[in-house]
Order: sequence, then C-alpha cells, then structure tokens
Amino acid sequence: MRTIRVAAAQMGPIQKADSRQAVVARMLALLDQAIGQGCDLIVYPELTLTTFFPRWYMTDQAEVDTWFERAMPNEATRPLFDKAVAHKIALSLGYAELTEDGHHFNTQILTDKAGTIVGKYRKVHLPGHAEYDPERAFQHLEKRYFEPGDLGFPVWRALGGIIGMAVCNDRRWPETYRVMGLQGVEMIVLGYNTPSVNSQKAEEAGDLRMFHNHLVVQAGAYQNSCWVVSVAKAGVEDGHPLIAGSAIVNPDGVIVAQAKTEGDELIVHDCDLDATRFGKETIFNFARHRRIEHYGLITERTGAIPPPE
Ligand code: ING
Repeated sequence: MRTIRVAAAQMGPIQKADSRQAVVARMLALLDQAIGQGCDLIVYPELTLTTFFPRWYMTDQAEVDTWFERAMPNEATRPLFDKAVAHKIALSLGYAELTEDGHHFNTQILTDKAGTIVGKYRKVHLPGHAEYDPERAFQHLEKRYFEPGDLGFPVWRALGGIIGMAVCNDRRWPETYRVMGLQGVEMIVLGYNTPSVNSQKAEEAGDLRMFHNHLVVQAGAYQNSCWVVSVAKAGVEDGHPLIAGSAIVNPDGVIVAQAKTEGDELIVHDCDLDATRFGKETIFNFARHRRIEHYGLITERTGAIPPPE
C-alpha cells in the first residue's frame, strides 16, 4: 500500500476587494485542519489567491498584472509554505504567474514535504475569449490575460508516486489525462473556477454543469486508471456564482469523497496509489491494447473536418 492522505481544500468565494492576506488566512485554516488529520498533501484550487478576475474586462496591463504573482512563494504566501514545511505536508496551489520575462500563465504548482517546488504546470486549454464580448451575460477573458501553457503535461515522482497536474478547462479534454497516463501517472491534482451558469446559454440547467464537472474527472480517472483530486473555488464572487462539487475520484472512476458546501471545506481521503495497478495492467494496459497507427488525427488535426457532402 502506497497511501497518500490527500486533503482537497475547496475555497469559497473570493471577492474582488479581498486581500491576498485575507485569502491566505482562510487557506491556513484549511491547512490546520489537514495537519490535524495527518494529511500528506493539500490541494488548493485554480487561481486560489484572488477572485476569478478573467470575468472582468481590463485594458490597462498594469491593472491586469495586479492579479498576478511575480514569485512563488512570496510575501503573501510565505506563511502557507512555512506552516506546511513545519508540519511536513506537501502543497499544490493555483495562481496567476507573471514570469521575469513578462509571460502570463494560469499556473498550478506542487511542492514536496520540505516546501520545495518540485512541479509546475501551466494551463494549456484556455476557454473563453480575448476581446470584450457584448453577447455574453458575463465575460470569460482567459484568452486575453493568459498565454497557453508551454510546459506540456508533465508528471513528477513525488510523495512516493507519480503525480501530475491540470487546471480547470484542461479537465474537459481527454488528451490532458492520456498524455499523463502515457507517463504512468497515478494521481492528477487539479483546481477549477467554473461559472454556475453558461454565459452563452442562460437556459442551461445548473445541474448539467455539475454533471459535466464530475463526468469529465470520473472518465479521466477511469480511462487512465489514476486518482483525480478536483478542487473548486466556489460560491458567489461579486454576484457571479461558481459551482462547488470538489471531489476525490478513485482509479475506477468512483467519487470517494465530495464537498457538501459552497464554502471553505476540506475533504480528505487515503488514496492508495497501488489501487492504480490493476487497471494499468489489465483493461487499460496501454502497451497491450492501444493501436497508435490509427490515432494520427488526434495530433495532426486541430479542428474537426467532416467528410465531403
Ligand atoms: N472555467 C470553466 C471550466 O472549464 C467553462 C469554463 C465552463 C468551459 C463550462 C466550458 C463549460 O470549467 C475555467 N476556468 O476554465
């Protein structure tokens, strides 16, 4: 049994006016709970330090950059890293990354139990749009504020296993999981900020969003025989609702723990990484069953091209 006791630290809403210090105080309270339960790893959501700012149209890059972190850890997050190191618990958190050479990414990091950043992932699948869209009930300007990730879908040997990361919209694309699956991933940790309503389809039922949210992480876990830890920032941010539904999914695709509230909430589960072995050695033994000679279109073609009429 190679067990990781994982805490999914769902964050409730973060208002535009909330300071990073106020947010980190909430994150520390969840970390205290995780420490109290003897967790090995705590996972915080996408853009966990600020409100989901891509909902706001901004034209002044200096204003946009106030939502980004120039270093990690930094003054605001140092207390989080220090407490995690003191109690030997690994961290994964999402934040807006502004690199020294001026690049903007939607990033998730993973530390070891000594607080060293051992993994960095930059969101590849950016949903939404780059220019103001008056047709939408609200904006979703990730293509305006972030560049697509430039690190691919790496995995790292950490915490006694093989760990990978993803961010939000990435979880909707099977390629995300499969590229990591082809590297033997045993646990994928990811965060999300998912609007409760469809900005382009007001009549879409709310429970459909939650259905899709769980459908994609359960499928990804099952089809790659790995654990998926999926953590929400939830609740109403300046009038804009985000879904909750944080979940820990086992390698059979079964949700074994799920958040009940739309606020700050910790869900914990002992994830046995050896439980990934059976699927990887039988039904999803990629080496025995995959026929890559037929998969070419997946990397050769970006958009769908139907057959001629
Ligand atoms: N949010 C949403 C997500 O992928 C979205 C955007 C919602 C896309 C619903 C499609 C359908 O969960 C982020 N931040 O990617």
